[in-house]
Formats: sequence, C-alpha cells, structure tokens
Amino acid sequence: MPADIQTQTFHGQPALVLTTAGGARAVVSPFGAQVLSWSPAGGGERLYLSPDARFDAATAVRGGVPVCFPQFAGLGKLPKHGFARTLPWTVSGQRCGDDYALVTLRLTDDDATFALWPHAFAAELTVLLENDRLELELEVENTGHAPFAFTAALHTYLAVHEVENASLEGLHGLEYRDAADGDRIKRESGPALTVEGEVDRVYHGVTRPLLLRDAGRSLGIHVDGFPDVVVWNPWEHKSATLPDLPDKGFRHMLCVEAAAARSKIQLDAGEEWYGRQSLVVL
Ligand code: TA6
Repeated sequence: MPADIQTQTFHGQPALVLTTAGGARAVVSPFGAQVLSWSPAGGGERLYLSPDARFDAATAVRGGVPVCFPQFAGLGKLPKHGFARTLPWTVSGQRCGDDYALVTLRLTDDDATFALWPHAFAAELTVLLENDRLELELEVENTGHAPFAFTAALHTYLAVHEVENASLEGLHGLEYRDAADGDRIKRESGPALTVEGEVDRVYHGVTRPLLLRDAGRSLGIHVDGFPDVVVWNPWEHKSATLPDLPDKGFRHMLCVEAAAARSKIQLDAGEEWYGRQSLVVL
C-alpha cells in the first residue's frame, strides 16, 4: 500500500491518520494542530499521550505535541502556552509521495484571538511522516501592518519505558534557566541528562542534535530555527496537581521541546519565521 492520509475518529474527535508504505503511522488532530501519536515503521509508539487526557475540543490535550503559540508557558499575559493549542486549525494541505505523507494545518487571527492578542497572523504547522522520521515545522507570518513579537514551542511528549533509566545527550556545556529551582541560571555539566526528580529547564542556544536513549531504543532530536530546548518532567508532586495525568504517568514521559522562550521572535509586517523539530529513529 502506498502512503495514505485518512480522516478517522480518535478518542471521539476527528483526526488525520497518516501512514507510509513501510508502516509508519501518525495521528494529527485539527484541534490545536496536535500530533497525538507517532510510530515509525516497524516500531512502537514514540509519543506519550496521557490515558487521562481530555478530548472535549476545548481543553488542552495532555500528550503528543501541543503547539504553544503565541506565548510559551507563563511568559506573558495570555493563557498558559498561548491559545493555539485550544483552537481548531484548518487542514490547508495534504500530500502523499512514494514514501511520505504530509499535512499542513493553518490558524489565522479572528475576533477571539484578536481580543487576546491584537495582531494579524497566519500560523502553519506542517507534519511530515516518513518511515523512520517525523518532522514538524511551525511557520508564523505577520499578515498585519505593525510588528509583533511572540514566544512558542513544540511541546513534544516523548514516550519512555521508565524515565529514570532514560538519558538525553547533547546538552553538555549549555546554559539553562531552571524553572524547578527558582529560575536560577545554571550550566549543564554532565555528558547526559538523567531524570530523578522534577525537571523544568530551558536550555539556550541549542545547535547540536540531541540523542534520547531509552530501554535499548535511540531517538535523534534535531531542532532548527527554535533557539531553545525545554526539558520537562513533572515528577511525583507536580504530577499530582495535574488532573489529566495518572499517578505514575510521569514515569513514562519526557518532554523535549523545541522552543523560542528566552527571547521573543520579532516579526515586522509581512515577515515570516519558521522553526522545526525532527525526530529520527536511530
Ligand atoms: O514546558 C514546560 C512547562 O512550561 C512546565 O512548566 C509545565 O507546566 C508544562 O509546560 C505543562 O504545562 P501545561 O499547561 O500543559 O500543564
């Protein structure tokens, strides 16, 4: 069978299901332009989706790859992580080749977004599925007549077998803001990051590819255009405050997010920006 894109129901909501000839599969929800599932050819699920996630087309879905725009976390006056993750996006493009499937979703300003954030914009998320990789590209265009600035992230929840046994390589020597320790600025000293408690860090100036090792599996994480990488695991106490994450859920996830968080991206009228995160099975 060639690559294919079908509309199906996923947790009661419409979703696009992308498949490749080799057997890779991804599920993308137009609500929030959120990738909810990804399994490469011949492999198991690589994204964490909370079994307690809510699918009511209003609440942010816990897991997969939420798109945070035009604000990352609480870095401003907007709702946490902005409004893009809780709005319906339009499917603006679909294409299949011999060995890939690609969809593009689009969100533009309307009265509701304008009331929160008075700017004219067009945001597009393109999801490319190949046998051994998933690539997400967020493009933002200033369609208005005045400059604006934003922060953003692809808040990727990676599935891990047991987070304490996973390790993330490639951050050595980088400066980070430790949101789990009073926003102190620190420098990564170890060759690999391991998780043994709450981790909530914004690493700056990430240019090298990262490598996630977990239970005999390896995943390459490439970030382009986004200057920062956020690593997040809520661990036990924080996790208890999240109603849509089960008690032991934090053990099976590690967020490695492509982000523009430290400095805002500035766009003049008519300008465009893009940032990309690629996940590659190694
Ligand atoms: O990206 C890390 C973070 O900003 C954390 O501080 C944590 O709160 C997380 O995002 C999840 O946010 P959410 O609003 O989805 O519960």
